[in-house]
Amino acid sequence: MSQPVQPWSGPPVTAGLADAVTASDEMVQLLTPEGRRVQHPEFAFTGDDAEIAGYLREMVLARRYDQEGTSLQRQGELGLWPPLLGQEAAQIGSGRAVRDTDMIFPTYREHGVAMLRDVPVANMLGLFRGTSMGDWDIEATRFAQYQIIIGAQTLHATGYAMGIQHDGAVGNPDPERNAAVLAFHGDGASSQGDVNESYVFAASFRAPVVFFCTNNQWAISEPTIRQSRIPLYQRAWGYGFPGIRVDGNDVLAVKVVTDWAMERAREGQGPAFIEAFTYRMGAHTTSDDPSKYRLSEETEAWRRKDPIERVKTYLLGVGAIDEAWLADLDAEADEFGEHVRAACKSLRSEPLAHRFDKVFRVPTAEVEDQRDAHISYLAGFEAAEGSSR
Ligand SMILES: Cc1ncc(C[n+]2csc(CCOP(=O)(O)OP(=O)(O)O)c2C)c(N)n1
Ligand SMILES: [Mg+2]
Repeated sequence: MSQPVQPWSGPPVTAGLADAVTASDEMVQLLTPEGRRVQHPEFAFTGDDAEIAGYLREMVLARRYDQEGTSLQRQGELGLWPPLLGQEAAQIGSGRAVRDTDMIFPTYREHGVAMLRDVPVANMLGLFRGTSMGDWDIEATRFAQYQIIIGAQTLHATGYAMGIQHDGAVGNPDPERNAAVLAFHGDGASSQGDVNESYVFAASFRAPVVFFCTNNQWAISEPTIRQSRIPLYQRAWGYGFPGIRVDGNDVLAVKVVTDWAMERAREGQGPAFIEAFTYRMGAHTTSDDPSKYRLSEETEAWRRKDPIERVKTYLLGVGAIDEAWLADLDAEADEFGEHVRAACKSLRSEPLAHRFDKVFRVPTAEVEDQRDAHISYLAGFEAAEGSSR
């Protein structure tokens, strides 16, 4: 008879986050917080330093994008902004592991991935300025609209993955047709019903979908340790696919682990779950005040694991970049920041009537009736306003 499974003996749910934030040997790491390259028995980064410098550049630009978003909200130019601060490596590493043929389903925080996917800044900011619904070209960017309903995108992603599987994308030797799906979700989302249903469907159909769980330790004010007795990646095995924890602040490890998961999905080995162990350095959104529920010591401890600093330290140490290179990057980030601000301030609301045209690709008669009713209501309203002046 087999041995009964031992209950997990990790930190009790009441433990401080100190235990959870400690790097564990279960976690794939290739670049330490001190900027030292380390070996892993199963995963190796084979790119060169020029490639790593490219990731550094993209992480710096993503951080600038985010800082501008937060500032624009503070200046009243955006209604809301969900900061990505601290999650740059998780986003750039995973975003660089997808191919043009792959499809991405984001949450509401993957601005860095959106940037890599050429989602226009104006479309992204329009969503948070309330001038549009985002409306970027999903087919051209292969980056789905943001999803505010927690976890709902994992259902869309799994359904989409089953669709491309049906269309012959999986295991296809033609690189133009071979594809998989990358579905982002948070640690909090992993407790949602929708997300668990996605896991079940993905496993049962061996759908080509990779669940990329950004464990930033918090779901607004709820810490991860309060919602799972075991590390999140260990849950995956219960559904029937591999789960792996990666240092989410290590861009090299995230890239390599996501490459591995996406490739096995493209080949037909089914789903995988990646837990990117990282930290939300900022507020949940600009409407949130994290000082109400977490200690500054915790944030400080994570600041020492900054995803950008470790790459800088490494590249400076091996002489792949120098201060002049960094100054050029700063200048590029300044220019990008100006572009973000200008794009935001030029956005104007489009007529509400346009919204009706975006409900379905081909509007139903009912939606057309509603649009016409809205237009005639507006015309009547404007006429009444005019006559009362
Ligand atoms: C179905 C649903 N329930 C609740 C909310 C409110 N809500 C917005 S963000 C959030 C927490 C999400 O946490 P997590 O999945 O860890 O993602 P993070 O925000 O940390 O990136 C909640 C509960 C929502 N948007 N949708
Ligand atoms: Mg979270």
